[in-house]
Amino acid sequence: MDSVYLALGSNLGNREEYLRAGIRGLAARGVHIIRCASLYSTEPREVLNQPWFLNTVLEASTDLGPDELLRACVDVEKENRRVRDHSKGPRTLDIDIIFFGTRIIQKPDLVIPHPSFAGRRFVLVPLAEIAPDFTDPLSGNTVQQLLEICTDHSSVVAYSPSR
Ligand code: PH2
Ligand code: MG
Ligand code: MG
Repeated sequence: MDSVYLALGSNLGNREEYLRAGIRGLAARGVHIIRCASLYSTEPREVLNQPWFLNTVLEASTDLGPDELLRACVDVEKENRRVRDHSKGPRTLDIDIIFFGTRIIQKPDLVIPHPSFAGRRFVLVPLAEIAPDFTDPLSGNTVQQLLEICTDHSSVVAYSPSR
C-alpha cells in the first residue's frame, strides 16, 4: 500500500486540540496513521497578517483513492469548524495531501505532490523529521535535499505546550 503524507495546520482557537481532532477524524475514515511528526510553531507565510500556526505532518496508509482521501480531508476540516472565507487566511484546521506514494496527479481540484510544499519550510521541517529519504516523484530530490535548498527561511520552531 502507498504511503501518503498529509500536512496539518491550525492558527485559530485551541490549535493543538484541532490538530489532534484532525488526526482522530482521519483515523475514523480509514486513514491509518503510521507516524506523526512533532508539532511546530510556525510563522505565517503568504498571508502574513494572521496568527502563528501549529503545523505537523503525518505518514499514513489507506485503501482510499486520492479523490476519496481528499474528500475525507475536507470532511474532517468541516467537522472542525473550518470556514473557507479567506484563501490562505486563518483556519481552525487545514489538511493538505503532500504525497500519495509516488503518484503524480494534476486535476483541477487535486494536485499531488502538493504544488507549494517544496517552498514551505513549515511543511518540509516536519516532513524531514519523519521521512528525510522519501523522494519527491516530480523533482527526484529527497525531502532532506529539498529542505537544504529551500529559500523559505521563515521561523519553524519545536512547539512546547505551556502546561
Ligand atoms: N498555510 C497556508 C498559508 N500560510 N503559514 C504557515 N506557517 N502554516 C500554514 O499551514 C500555512 C501558512 C495556506 O494553507
Ligand atoms: Mg494549506
Ligand atoms: Mg488546504
